[in-house]
Amino acid sequence: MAELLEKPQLENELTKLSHKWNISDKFLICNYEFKNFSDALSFMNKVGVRCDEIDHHPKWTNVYNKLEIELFTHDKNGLTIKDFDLAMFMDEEFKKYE
Ligand code: H2B
Repeated sequence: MAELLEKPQLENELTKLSHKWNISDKFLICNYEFKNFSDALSFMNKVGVRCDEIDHHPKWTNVYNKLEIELFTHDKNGLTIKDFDLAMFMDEEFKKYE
């Protein structure tokens, strides 16, 4: 099982992600903005399949073209590499909608 990351590791992992991601309290958070609702929904469907494959799921809120994401590893009560791997996948996927 993935281990909790310590502050230096967190900062290192954050440098690998787009500037849309930040750490707030125990969470890895991000705001993506799409051209429209259809793109946001398509992104969520694609990412959703991946989430089930890796058994790691975001808390996310969609309002029309905006998607607010919060990642967290519940069973560790903090951030693990699973959160950063998923964030990286989302960044790669988001490039298709820019
Ligand atoms: N998603 C996230 N973000 N964190 C978890 O700890 C987690 C999850 N645990 N999805 C999984 C599911 C767990 O509940 C199941 C039982 O494996």
